[in-house]
Amino acid sequence: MYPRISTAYANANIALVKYWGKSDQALNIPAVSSLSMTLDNFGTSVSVEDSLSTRLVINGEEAQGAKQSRLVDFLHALKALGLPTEELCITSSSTIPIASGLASSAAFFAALSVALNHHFSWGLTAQALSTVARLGSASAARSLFSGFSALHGGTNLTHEDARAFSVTGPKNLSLLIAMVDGAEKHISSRQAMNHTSESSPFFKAFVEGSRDDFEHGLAALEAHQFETLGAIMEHSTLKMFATMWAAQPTIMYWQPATLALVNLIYQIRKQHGPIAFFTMDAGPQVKILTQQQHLEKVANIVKSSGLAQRLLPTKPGLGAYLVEGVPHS
Ligand code: 2P0
Repeated sequence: MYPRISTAYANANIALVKYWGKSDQALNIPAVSSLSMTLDNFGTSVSVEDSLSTRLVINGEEAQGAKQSRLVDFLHALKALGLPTEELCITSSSTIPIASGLASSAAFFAALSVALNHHFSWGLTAQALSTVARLGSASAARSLFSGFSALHGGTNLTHEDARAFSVTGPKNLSLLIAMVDGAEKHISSRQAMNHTSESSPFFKAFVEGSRDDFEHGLAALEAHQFETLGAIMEHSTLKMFATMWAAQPTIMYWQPATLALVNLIYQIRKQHGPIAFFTMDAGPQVKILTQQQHLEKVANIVKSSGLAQRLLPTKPGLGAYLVEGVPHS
């Protein structure tokens, strides 16, 4: 019978309209609503197994320090919500470079939530489970859903209000990830967004403008308006970075190749029309939104520029799912 083990898999997601900053630290509620694409074949598998003490093993290595305490905080938050767990050995294995701005924590907490939901027979729906995943990492809430999803943020939201939901969108979108540097980031996105909201004079404007970005981005996605969606995504991205650059001290995730890739995308649009748009996250990597019919052309141009160490193409993928689990007796 023992030890029981439950395993789930979740893909990472990339925001098309960005989340940056929190309205509630304790419940990890975002200051703004966000919109994202769940990636295909770009994720993390998490197993939870009954154990004598709580342990976290990431890609074969026992996690300590900040990663371990973040997990303990997450388990405490679950307990406070009436979702108690027991001592567990949590093992994750991922093909995503960790902490390099490629949403590794989103995939981890989404997969963990699905595994726990099964392991402890919580019986939560995907939307309810998204609020659980959000406690670990807000962007994780969006990885519960296939294709495209949105996460409610803002002030005066309850834990239940700040949930993610599925959004319809075009199947022919592609995202080309241009890896500039796979090293771990110098400041976590959580620290960076808290520092930004505390010290950047532009943060208030980012929050105010994000409501329109979210509504218009959602409408463009649902109406399959690629060019409008791309323009909103770039605007949301650049405003997010503007808030970071104006923080004191500043936060700079970009590297020279990041800016060079942004300029290359402007060049592509000048020569070939609106076929490629960029976004970046808490790291130097550039994610290029395009359509399947233009992917090869865009990838060839980026490849021949020599600006990316690696190019990883992806498309809308599956939301988090249970891989296997031993049912409760
Ligand atoms: C996003 N990012 O919307 C934004 C854009 C990075 C830039 O969500 O503190 O790991 O765990 O809730 O979700 C990364 O931040 O932060 C992120 P926490 P998270 O995808």
